[in-house]
Amino acid sequence: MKHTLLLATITTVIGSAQAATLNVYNWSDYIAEDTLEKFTAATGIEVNYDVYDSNEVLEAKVLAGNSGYDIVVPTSDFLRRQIGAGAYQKLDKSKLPNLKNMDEALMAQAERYDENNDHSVIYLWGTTGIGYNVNMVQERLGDNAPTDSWALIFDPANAAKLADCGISVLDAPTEIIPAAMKYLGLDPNSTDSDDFAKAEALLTTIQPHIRYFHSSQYINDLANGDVCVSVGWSGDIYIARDRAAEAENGVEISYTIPKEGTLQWFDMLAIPVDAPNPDLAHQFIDFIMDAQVTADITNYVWYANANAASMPLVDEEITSDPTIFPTAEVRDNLYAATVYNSRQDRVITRTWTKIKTGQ
Ligand code: N2P
Repeated sequence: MKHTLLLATITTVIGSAQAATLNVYNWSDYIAEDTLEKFTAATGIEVNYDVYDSNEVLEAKVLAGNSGYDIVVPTSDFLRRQIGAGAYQKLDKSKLPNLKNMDEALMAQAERYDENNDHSVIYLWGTTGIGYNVNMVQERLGDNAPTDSWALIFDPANAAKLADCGISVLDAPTEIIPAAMKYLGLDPNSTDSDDFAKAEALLTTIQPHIRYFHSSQYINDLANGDVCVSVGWSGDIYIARDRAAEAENGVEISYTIPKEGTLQWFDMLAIPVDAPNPDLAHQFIDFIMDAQVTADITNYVWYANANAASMPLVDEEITSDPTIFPTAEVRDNLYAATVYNSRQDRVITRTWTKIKTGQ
């Protein structure tokens, strides 16, 4: 209570002193409903908030420069390449006292992409897996439908049977091509052109059975029963499940981490080198690292966070779910993203265009 009063006073003082605006560019469906309001109430800083659903789209803006954004949220492999291009400034850690809340083991994992965590802090993390409509899949593939395996869609016989109820796949080539490699028993971190060719052949075979490649539309489509299987991101599938439950439309959605293994990714808060308001950006990052703020976000979007102090405040339904906070056994099956160089990146872009157009 005391705390609230204090915040209210600070807000009035700062609010009248400055009309600062922070420019945030984040993934769609990736923040709690009241996070920004609370940030403005606590700091007096207004937020201009835009969203995207693709690392490639973000990368184009960040590398072009003058994006106008103070905060962006690239996935760690993309962040690595963008740091290499000089796109981000170093964080001033003296302005981030809440860094003490972060989980050291997870931040150490993120160091693989950002040495010493100099430019970034983990926002949320998750896996790329399979969301599906329990009844529609059961009707088409029976009780033994391989819902715990990439075979559900990468086996063309299964994909053909699911085509009529709708399969969607993320428009995320650096996630889907390695998943196809993994299903084929290849190293998902391979950069060998033969392995790219094998993944391309597999994805081209199932392409006629895929309704669309898109990275955000599937949330509502799954929730409404307009698609029955989505290769998607963990939290998004749970958001779809929530929306179906709210609509009381009888749609039952489940998420699985395929048993062959999948990608574990980290999305990172970072400040572009030419950010107009780096000081406000630091205030935002520190605010997000508040235990309650991060817990509220995880409780709303169903993505894991890396904030150790927030854990007691996260709903048990979420912390105890091994598809959100994987157990050691599940973790053994997760792999980290490859940082592709620009030559490999061009191969991926070309391969992906061929896959999507079915050529
Ligand atoms: C949220 C998207 C999750 C980000 N809609 C995937 N890195």
